[in-house]
Amino acid sequence: MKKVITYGTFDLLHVGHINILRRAREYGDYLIVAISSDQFNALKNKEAYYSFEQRKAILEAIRYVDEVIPEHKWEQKVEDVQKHGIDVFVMGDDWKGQFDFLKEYCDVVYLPRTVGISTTKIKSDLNKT
Ligand code: C2G
Repeated sequence: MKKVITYGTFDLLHVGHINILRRAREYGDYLIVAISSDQFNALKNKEAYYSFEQRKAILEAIRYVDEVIPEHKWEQKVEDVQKHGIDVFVMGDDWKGQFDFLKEYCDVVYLPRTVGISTTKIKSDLNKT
């Protein structure tokens, strides 16, 4: 079984998230998503609208996602890749090059982001209404 992993906050789920999850899953047979905890989001200077538990439940309902684990810190990726026997690490290309250190442990793939949509844009557009 070829295992894929990706990381993110995945707040206010939108088509950009679905696109990355669908494409990530196509690199293998099993997709693990590491969702940022509320505490880790604070480290990323992000405040998610949905709690970790809510974001976890939403991601677990997506057909492309096989397992959801928590992301507590930047430094857990090597351990995650080894512990879960990951073959492919996938992220949107806004992170291009940031995780190349993982190439020692698995394939590293950066995929084009979906243009025109983001959680930040959703929040700002809603503020205009
Ligand atoms: N994404 C995308 N297109 C968009 C928006 C997001 O492809 N229009 C991708 C991002 O590139 C990322 C994933 O969706 O791969 C999740 O995005 P975020 O929830 O914003 O995650 P981020 O804050 O980038 O967290 O350790 C890594 C971090 O946890 C990544």
